[in-house]
Amino acid sequence: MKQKLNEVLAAATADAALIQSLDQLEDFRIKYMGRKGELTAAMKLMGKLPKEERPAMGQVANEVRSAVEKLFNDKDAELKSQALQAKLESESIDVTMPAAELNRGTAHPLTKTLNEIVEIFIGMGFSVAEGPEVDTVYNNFDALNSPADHPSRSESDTFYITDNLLLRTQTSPVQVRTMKSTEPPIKIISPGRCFRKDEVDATHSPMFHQIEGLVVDKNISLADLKGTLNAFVKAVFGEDAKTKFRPHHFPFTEPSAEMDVSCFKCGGSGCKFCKHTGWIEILGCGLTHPHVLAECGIDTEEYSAFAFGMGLDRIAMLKYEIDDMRLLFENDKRFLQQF
Ligand code: 2NL
Repeated sequence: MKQKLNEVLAAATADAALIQSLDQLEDFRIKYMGRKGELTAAMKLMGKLPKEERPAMGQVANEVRSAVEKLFNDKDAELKSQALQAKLESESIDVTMPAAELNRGTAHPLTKTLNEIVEIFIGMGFSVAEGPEVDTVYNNFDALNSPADHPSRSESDTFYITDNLLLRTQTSPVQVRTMKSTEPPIKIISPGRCFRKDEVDATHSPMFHQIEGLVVDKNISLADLKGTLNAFVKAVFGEDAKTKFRPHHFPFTEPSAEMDVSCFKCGGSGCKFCKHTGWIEILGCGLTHPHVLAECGIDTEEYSAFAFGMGLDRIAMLKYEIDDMRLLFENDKRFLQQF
């Protein structure tokens, strides 16, 4: 039996030296150390020995088993260390390489324009008011003195959710909500997304952005409106910018006007930017109609108000000389990275 054990050890030693992979090591384990392996087979010879020889033979058997186990463990450690080494080498990082460039985003031109305009109005004591994009027909039209047959109410101009709910066509419903919930004086601007059933082209989009303003206080007159908007225009387009107010009509203001700014490109002498008129239209405004104030719970004997509304998209396009509105909404990185 001793000879058999030594043969097993010699064979195991020779086999172990040839092992090059964890699969081969597993084969080795099964061949020598497994339940049906060579060591087990040799141990079976123990039963044939005289009783008195068994303790000494047991000791030899244990030594051989330990030796085979050591062969296994050493090889196991060696293979694992080789694998780790190979992994470390293949995954090594050259810390002297230049870092990958950070793909940093930039603020969208609309966001930049909005932030600039908001800062200007905050500087004049306004607060920013926001409201839902889905609002009631009442807040969007009825409360704003819009005639029942006004074309803007039609199914072909406005996105209706139900008979009473719609996607707001302007941010005026935010002012309506504010007047109904707040005691004057009120001095707010309401920027936000608005929706109209317009076909997409270079100057139209069914989703666009508006900034409206509303000031409700005692003794508000057209002088306050003109003073505020002149200050705003100079802050955005420069000290030399001039304004011109042309009479207009809106259902929610009386009197109403559209305001033009002297062309910041040519200074008013005429160029292709202002279509050779020297002026660029930028907003609509007026004194808030008493019907609107009364509907929103404001005492028209005590208070008067002015309001204005402008398209943020259009102002951003003028400011950054963007000639197609679609560029603002396509999210093409090559476009956005220019701002
Ligand atoms: C435009 C310009 C405008 C207003 C919006 C307004 C809001 C309330 C009351 C009175 Cl709650 N007016 N907003 C006023 C004048 C012009 O927008 O071109 N709109 C079609």
